[in-house]
Amino acid sequence: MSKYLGIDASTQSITGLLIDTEQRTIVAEASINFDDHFKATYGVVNGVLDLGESVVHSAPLMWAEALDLLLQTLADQGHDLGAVRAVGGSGQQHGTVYLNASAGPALARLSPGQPLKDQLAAIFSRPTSPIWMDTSTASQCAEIEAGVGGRDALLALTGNAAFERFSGPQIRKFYQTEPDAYANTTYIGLVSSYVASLFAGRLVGVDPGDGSGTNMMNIAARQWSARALDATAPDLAAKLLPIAPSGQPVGPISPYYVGRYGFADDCLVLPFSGDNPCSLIGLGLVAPGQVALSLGTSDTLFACMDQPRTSAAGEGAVFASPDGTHYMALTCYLNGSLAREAVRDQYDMNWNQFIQALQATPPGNNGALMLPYFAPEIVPKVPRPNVVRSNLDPGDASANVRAAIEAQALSSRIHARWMGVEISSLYVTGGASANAEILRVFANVHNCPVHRFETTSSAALGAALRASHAHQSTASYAPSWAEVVEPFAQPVGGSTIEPEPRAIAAYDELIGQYAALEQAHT
Ligand code: ADP
Ligand code: XUL
Repeated sequence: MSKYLGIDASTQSITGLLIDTEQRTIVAEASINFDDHFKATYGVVNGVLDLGESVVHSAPLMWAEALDLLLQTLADQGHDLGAVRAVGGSGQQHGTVYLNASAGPALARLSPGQPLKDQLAAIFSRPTSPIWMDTSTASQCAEIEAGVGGRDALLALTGNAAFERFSGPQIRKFYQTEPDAYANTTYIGLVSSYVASLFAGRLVGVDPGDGSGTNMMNIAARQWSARALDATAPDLAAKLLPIAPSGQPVGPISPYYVGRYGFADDCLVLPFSGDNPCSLIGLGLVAPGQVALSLGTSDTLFACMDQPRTSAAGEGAVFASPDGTHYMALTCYLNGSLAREAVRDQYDMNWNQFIQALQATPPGNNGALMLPYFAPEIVPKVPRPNVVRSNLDPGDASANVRAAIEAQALSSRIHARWMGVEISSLYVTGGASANAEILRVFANVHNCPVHRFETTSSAALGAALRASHAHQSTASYAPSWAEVVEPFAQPVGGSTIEPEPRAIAAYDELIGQYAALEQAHT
């Protein structure tokens, strides 16, 4: 028995991925899409609640309901969840969950006879959770930076300048706008620690990988910083769940899962981490140098580093790696899949027609360019939606498709420079990495081969591999990270997309024009 379960509680869906380390294979993968199941009950669109004025939340009770549905699906598919030795997990980063004093007792007495949603509906001091797409906290970001002695001081302390999407600014805004509800909040955690708590049947802390995305963690010490907490909100140290080392199991799984889904009662639960830190592990980036690209709801470009190199221009984020020793550099673009979908829908296409549009247009798009800010953008910072076309006819569907994808790829090349890594190959993951024509554009713009993997869910795979590493480390022989990831983090043979010389030249010419257009509009 050597099975490990990875859970990814993401923006649009929750995924479960089961690996067998003896067979060296992924044995199951199932996903529950929030819109498909919960649009009517929770009102989500693309998994989120757009509350206007750049406020974007989601519903933590929905995540619990979706978790039940996911585990039921895996059980119904005939998978023996009793063989799972440990559960690891990943959550969309930065989102915050607010719980009242009843949360601990309610988690501890979960009964297998009733679904989670019926037993946990009363544990929230705030029914919805602000998530990473919320860009309404600009003033709180400025106040937090000022509170710790300026932007450079916050950067040195936490590895990151204050970003609108980060957790600390979200918490400060809650304290300022809903002081009574803040006072009635007993615990504050992240999406990752909340879903881990559901599994453990008790409150689980925040791992340093996800803690780095809060503007509140001392990145060198991998502990909350009293100075940053003071700058965020009063009494926060008492409310914020503690930092929990990524590799240390927090205990056995709650009896709820034993009784309801047949898990073994000694199945271990690990602290969950962020989706990007988990993807780092799932793609095998456990040594410095390699660079990966995740084409999910957001697009992220990331690399493994020895030291927490920071982005002076405030373009990138730095997180602790859940491997316990390294760091990850990350650039996050909000206009990822949602921008691709916006173009697709605007021209009434499906993904096949989208592919045909890319095939029908030349690299460089005859000089036609788009800035695809269908929503506010993180990198470069664009506060309001603004789609800009240059030499591009809005009526030409195919050229618009190509312009959007080329913009994403060119932007990923321009804004990766701060990482200081030579991009000699790209490892790709995320839902859109299934689309080879999109990847071809990235290969040509970066002038490097793009490698694809068996699963597009590298965050869930990374979560399962973390569970495997932690569980095996409790036995007599502690394997290295390289040994743990090696059987799984292998590109699929024959799937590599190589750059094409003619296209490379076209993009070397176009990139200056794109950068100029970007500068003129940001
Ligand atoms: P997240 O984990 O952030 O919720 P995923 O990594 O699961 O997101 O990616 C989901 C997205 O993948 C969808 O929103 C969809 O736009 C995109 N996607 C799925 N299939 C394709 C395809 N064939 N071409 C382009 N994009 C795709
Ligand atoms: C990373 C970020 C997003 C979320 C959702 O900083 O904001 O990638 O983690 O995937």
